[in-house]
Amino acid sequence: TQVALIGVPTDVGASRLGAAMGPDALRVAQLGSALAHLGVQAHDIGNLAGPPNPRGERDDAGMRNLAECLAWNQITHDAVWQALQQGRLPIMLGGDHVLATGSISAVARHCRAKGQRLRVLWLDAHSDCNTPDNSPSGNMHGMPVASLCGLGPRALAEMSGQLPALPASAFCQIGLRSVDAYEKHMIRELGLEVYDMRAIDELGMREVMRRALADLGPDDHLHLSFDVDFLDPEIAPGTGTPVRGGPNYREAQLCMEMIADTGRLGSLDIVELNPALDLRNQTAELVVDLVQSLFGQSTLVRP
Ligand code: DIR
Ligand code: MN
Ligand code: MN
Ligand code: MN
Repeated sequence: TQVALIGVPTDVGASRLGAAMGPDALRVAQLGSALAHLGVQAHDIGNLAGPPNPRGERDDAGMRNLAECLAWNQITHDAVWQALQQGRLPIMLGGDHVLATGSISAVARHCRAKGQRLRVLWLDAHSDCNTPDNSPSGNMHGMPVASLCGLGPRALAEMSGQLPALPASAFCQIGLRSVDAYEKHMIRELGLEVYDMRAIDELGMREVMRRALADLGPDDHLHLSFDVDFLDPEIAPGTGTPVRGGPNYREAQLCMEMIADTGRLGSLDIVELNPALDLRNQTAELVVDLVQSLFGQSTLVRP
């Protein structure tokens, strides 16, 4: 496998500054050589360039920094599309979660061209399916799932060249424990497949992942959108909106190992890593550990 590391230093979708430093924290934690160690050749294309964070107020439609979010998503879309055209597996080094609209729109476009079915695993403490009029914050990083399902501003929703970019049934969300009142309604309305923390408690991570990956076909494209706040803040403090009660180290490893076992990973977002809130880069180092598992690192030789 050849991967493209794409730095997306944005925090225009978030309320706290600092996620824009995420790409470099992952480089300092040696993501590239961790992959090389597994025989995965990583081409680091460097950081994409986009507008700075104006720290804007909510506009009339309820959004903060829409123009900047649009610009970052278009730039991300184009870079991901190019990496996929070159036959490389794109890894977004985020950046806040707003970038997922651009990256997944490009992946959806690629899958359409290839006739591949797309499955999106969304690991997050949050559901990110707010719409501008119902978001409690106006922060765009809380809205990418809604955009990808065809809701909210057209310019974001249509980025893949099709509306919606993908069917809501393509998503599977895991690890949720902070869902806004309107999002609860949206999850039902859209029919999103969700395994919240209670499901993980009751079923265990193994059964949750078995179900999440059960209908994955041998030709499907699996996209992983990994919000670092999925992880318990005790092990991953370096993120802007931590919520206690997340998966522990072993649960997170098992999650990644079971994704690796499918052999279907085709693209990856690593988002919401905020080095300004981290302790000696431990969250970035943890993420690099987990990405190694995602690319097949295992304790024993497996059949
Ligand atoms: C909250 C927080 N639901 C919002 N969302 C976050 O502002 O829409 N997503 N932090 O990652
Ligand atoms: Mn989150
Ligand atoms: Mn593909
Ligand atoms: Mn998120």
